[in-house]
Amino acid sequence: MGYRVAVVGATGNVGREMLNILAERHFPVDEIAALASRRSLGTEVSFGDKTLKTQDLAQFDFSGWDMALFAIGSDATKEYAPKAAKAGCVVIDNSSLYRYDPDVPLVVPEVNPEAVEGYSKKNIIANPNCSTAQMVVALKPLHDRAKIKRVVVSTYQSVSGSGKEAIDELWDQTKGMYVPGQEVAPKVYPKQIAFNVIPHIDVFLDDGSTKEEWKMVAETKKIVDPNIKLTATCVRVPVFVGHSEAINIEFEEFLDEDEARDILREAPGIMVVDKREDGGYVTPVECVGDFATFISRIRQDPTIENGINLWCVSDNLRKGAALNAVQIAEVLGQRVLKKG
Ligand code: 2RA
Repeated sequence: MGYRVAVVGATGNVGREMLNILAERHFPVDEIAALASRRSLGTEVSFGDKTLKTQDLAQFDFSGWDMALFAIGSDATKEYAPKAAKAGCVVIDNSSLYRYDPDVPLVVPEVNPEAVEGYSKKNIIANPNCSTAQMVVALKPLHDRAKIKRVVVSTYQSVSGSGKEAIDELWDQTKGMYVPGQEVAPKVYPKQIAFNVIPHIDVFLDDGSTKEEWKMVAETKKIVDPNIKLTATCVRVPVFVGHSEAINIEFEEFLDEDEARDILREAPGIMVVDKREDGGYVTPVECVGDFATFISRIRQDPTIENGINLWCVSDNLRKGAALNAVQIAEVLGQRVLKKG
């Protein structure tokens, strides 16, 4: 016996990936519902070798459904997640709406799987921000060995994090650079993204950081350890899919780079590709479609007593969103609902 699962936002980039990954990982589904807004009604989406017609979210009755994976914006989530939760359907939400709610667990299954057991307060579990998810997968095994004091991270985030319109903007703007008269002005982003980088993701806060950078701080503290000090600079880069991060870590005690590499090699969800030679590291184009969080460039930071630098790359639509949500569903099933 399996689960009755709804995917909310089934026609978006993340919603489609959720359906793909539920099928790829043979999640025990008895029945699947692809839900979308009225304007997308009837759109066909793939679920493994099946084709689903989207149903109207506004008309959908969540009673009797086990789980709903939400991949819609915070405003729509605010309207529909409580309805699903009240009907007894556990919501796994990819928006930022509930991530910082003390009554809602924020979960990365490789890091804090036990946290799913706190779902029942609101019948909601939150998925972290994509740039946080891959980073904490790398931090957790090292933190368990040598207790992290401080993290300095710079991100290089792909445009798919901003949605389909941003993917189109990068594509059209790049083409327009080569065809006179077909220049494409910035629309999704405040400045040109083709052949450029933009040090601004989400809104600016009073202290000069951006909300994306604040999310990495707040979510790392909630998922891993509230005592970790973290500072982030989040940058948008002209890459279609795959977020990259340069991570500097200061520990309470010395951790040798070789031991760090061995620990990461054994850690769940991680693939270490780390050779000090041409091509001995992972780049975003190589992570697309993969489940893994890739780690390269592991090396001592000689400027501080107990420091390690590393490079972290992962598919932001998968580990950064859809895969993590499906993994939460798997853990919820194994630890709590116990069907399938
Ligand atoms: C981004 N992390 O990359 C944000 C939301 N997906 O745009």
